[in-house]
Order: sequence, then C-alpha cells, then structure tokens
Amino acid sequence: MDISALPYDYTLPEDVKKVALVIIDMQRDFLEPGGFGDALGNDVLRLQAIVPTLQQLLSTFRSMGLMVIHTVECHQPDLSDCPVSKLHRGKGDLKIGDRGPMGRILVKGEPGNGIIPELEPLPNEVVIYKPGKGAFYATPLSDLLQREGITHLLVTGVTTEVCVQTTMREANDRGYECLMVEDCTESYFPEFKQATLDMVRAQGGIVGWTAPAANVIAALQAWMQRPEEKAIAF
Ligand code: C5J
Repeated sequence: MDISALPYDYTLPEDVKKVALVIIDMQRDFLEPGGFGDALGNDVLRLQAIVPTLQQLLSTFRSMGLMVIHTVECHQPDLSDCPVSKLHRGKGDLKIGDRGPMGRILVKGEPGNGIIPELEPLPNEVVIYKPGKGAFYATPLSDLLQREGITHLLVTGVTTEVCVQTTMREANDRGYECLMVEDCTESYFPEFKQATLDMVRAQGGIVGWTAPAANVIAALQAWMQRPEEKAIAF
C-alpha cells in the first residue's frame, strides 16, 4: 500500500503495525503566549493552525491501534541536563528555568511544559521527554522503536526546521523510513518550513518523504479495507 508523496510514493510495510506516528513537542511552551517560543520573540499563534489536521491523523492512528509517540522538550528542575550553551542562548528576557506566566520555562512538569489539551496523550501512548532538539539524543526512543519492531515513522509537530527536522534526520540515519506530514508540522518562519520540506525530499528523498495528511489518512483507510483486514475484523 502506497502513500502518494514526494519525491515519489511512500510504501507502507506489509504489517502496518510497524508504522508509528511521532508528534514532536506540541506543548504549550511553543504554542501559547508566555512560553519558551514567545520568550524567544516568536508569533506562537501561527503554530496552532495545524492542530485540527493533526487531531484527524492522531484519531486515525488511534482507531487502527497503531503506535503513537509524543515528545516534550524539557529539562529537569535543577537544569542538570541543560548544556550551558543552551541555557545562555538567545537575547530574550526569559531564559530556560526562569519563571514565566506558565511556570518555569521548559522545565519538566511545569504548566507550560504540558502537551496542549487537544492532543493530550492517552495512557497507552508513549511520551518521550527530551533535553535536546532531536528525539533520539539522551532518550530511550531508539530502544523503544527496536523493541516494538517499528520501521516506518510519520513525523509531525513543531517546529519544522528545529526539533521536527532534527528528529527526522536522526531517524533517517538510524535506518527508519520517514515521512514528514506537510500540514501537521509548522514553523514560526513559513520560509523555513518550506525550505525544510524541500530539503527533506531533495536528491531523491535524501532524508525521506513528505505528504499531506489527507494522503496519509486515505492510504491507511485503504489498508484497513484490504480483504484480509476485513476478514480479521469479523
Ligand atoms: C525549538 C522545537 N524550536 N521543538 N524547539 O526550540 O522545535
């Protein structure tokens, strides 16, 4: 079963349980005023446009019983996992660990660090807490994917050119077949989003594929309609 994608069709594995949805950092810190994104001077509201489409994709994965992985960029309260370079980067008034309107910026467990309610993880879904931009660095993600036999990752979330792209590149180097879902990822900078999509699929898909959510959902629904799947359902 193929997803119509760029630079060419993306082939789903025979066993669709090998596909996982990765939702990167859809946390209040990046999407709501008063968080880390805002502290860095960004227009955070423009990221919210992807939420309804991402909800549709998430609900397709949930209805098919496929693996869903959420990530959260955060640091321990004592900031011991935050490199000094990251701590001091930027010229905003609020830095990582400072107290803002939604609690301490980018600190695990603070209100601003929570995933937005529209995409609240279910108890059976994995949440990876990550101190870096990539979801593989200093996290159990690699072991988890290997243990679960995942081979294909559909990558979504924010921001496209930072944590989403870094994670997709890390995954690509580890041998995962990755597809970035175009309308389920967003950036504070539209031109950076476009450039990222172009870079990912350039040179014959040097980092992977891109496709809109509608194409992904259509392919997954078609997969469910295969005669062998219908037979299992009865
Ligand atoms: C950033 C992220 N932009 N989740 N984090 O600092 O992309």
